[in-house]
Amino acid sequence: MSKPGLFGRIFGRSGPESDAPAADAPSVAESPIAEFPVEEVAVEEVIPEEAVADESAVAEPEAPAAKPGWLGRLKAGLSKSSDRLGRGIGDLFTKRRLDDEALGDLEDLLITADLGVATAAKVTERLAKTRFGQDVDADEIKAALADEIETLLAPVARPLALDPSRKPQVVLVVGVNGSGKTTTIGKMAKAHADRGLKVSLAAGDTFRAAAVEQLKVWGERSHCPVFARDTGADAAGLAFDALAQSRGRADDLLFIDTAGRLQNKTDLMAELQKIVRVIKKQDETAPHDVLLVLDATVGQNAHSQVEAFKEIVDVTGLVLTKLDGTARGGVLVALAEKFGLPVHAIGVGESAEDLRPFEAKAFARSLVGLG
Ligand SMILES: Nc1nc2c(ncn2[C@@H]2O[C@H](COP(=O)(O)OP(=O)(O)OP(=O)(O)O)[C@@H](O)[C@H]2O)c(=O)[nH]1
Ligand SMILES: [Mg+2]
Repeated sequence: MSKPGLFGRIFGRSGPESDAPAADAPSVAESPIAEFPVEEVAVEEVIPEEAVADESAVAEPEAPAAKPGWLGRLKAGLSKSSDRLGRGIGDLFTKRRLDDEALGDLEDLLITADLGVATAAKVTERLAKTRFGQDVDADEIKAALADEIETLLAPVARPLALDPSRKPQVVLVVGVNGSGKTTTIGKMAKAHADRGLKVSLAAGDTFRAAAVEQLKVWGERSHCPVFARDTGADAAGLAFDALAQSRGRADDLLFIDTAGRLQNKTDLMAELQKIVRVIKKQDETAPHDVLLVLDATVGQNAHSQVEAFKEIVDVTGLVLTKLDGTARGGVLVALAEKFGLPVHAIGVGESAEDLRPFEAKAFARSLVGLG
């Protein structure tokens, strides 16, 4: 038996719908991805008030009476990661000279906390430059580490830049199944709509019926229209028509959701590339952003996902979700170091307030468990 290739491992990741065909399986005849040109069916514009089935699938958790602010949520969300790092540093440095052995131990700890070999080496090297031979305690190490991590992250901490001259700015959202694409779109749409921007959503994941319903729920929540078609419709055709309507509305933003899983890598590649191609027929500068949504709980596997998607589309920025569900939050630092792609936002929970623009300092301090 040959081992699955990179794409097989990445796109075959079992998610909520693990009954789907295995990656690299041959295309089935009834592939839902019809060929362009666009069907002659008008895009159904879903008015936010419209009743939507199965809200439970995307139910926003009840907010607690006294909600902590964003910093509190960030710290709570990163607590699994910071417990690991903070406790590890506490164990290593009660009062210890920062010698080669201590630096080696710290480097090992950073690697096990998913910061990656290169980042761990870089951070310890920099620490050695300023502190080598000194007696240090855990808090000093945490503070120094947070500073180094912040320095590494600062260049990539860039919120999604909005260009008001684009009507709309087209944001294509990609990622493996279950990574948090639809939720991220919903949260971002709500944040921008709440600020008074005109936002539309295109349900480009025509592969699963539930995906369309899920986006419609977010459309209601954020009072944004959702352009959708029936399951199995041509995603590129839908995207094309959605853009036409969004242009007609002079929207500020159009988010296009996509399927994370198709029959195989070739199908996924073909579908995403076709979406890009047809969008360009209307606006050759679009899509203006291609966001890759990554589930932080996959740890180092996130690297292969970035590589895989960069081969398919021109990824312009990252969103890391589910940082609350993992002790592997350090992977964000490793990704920043390796790819240098902007990290636009991070998710530390399921509700709309749990996705925020990524800030280097707050993240770095929370990651090492500093108040
Ligand atoms: N805890 C937590 N859960 C999240 C976060 N972001 C998304 N989720 C949850 O992750 C699950 C999958 O999210 P979706 O947005 O449906 O993922 P998707 O990429 O659209 O998935 P497909 O449509 O199957 O490709 C949902 O239950 C979300 O509520 C986060 O930051 N933290
Ligand atoms: Mg989805």
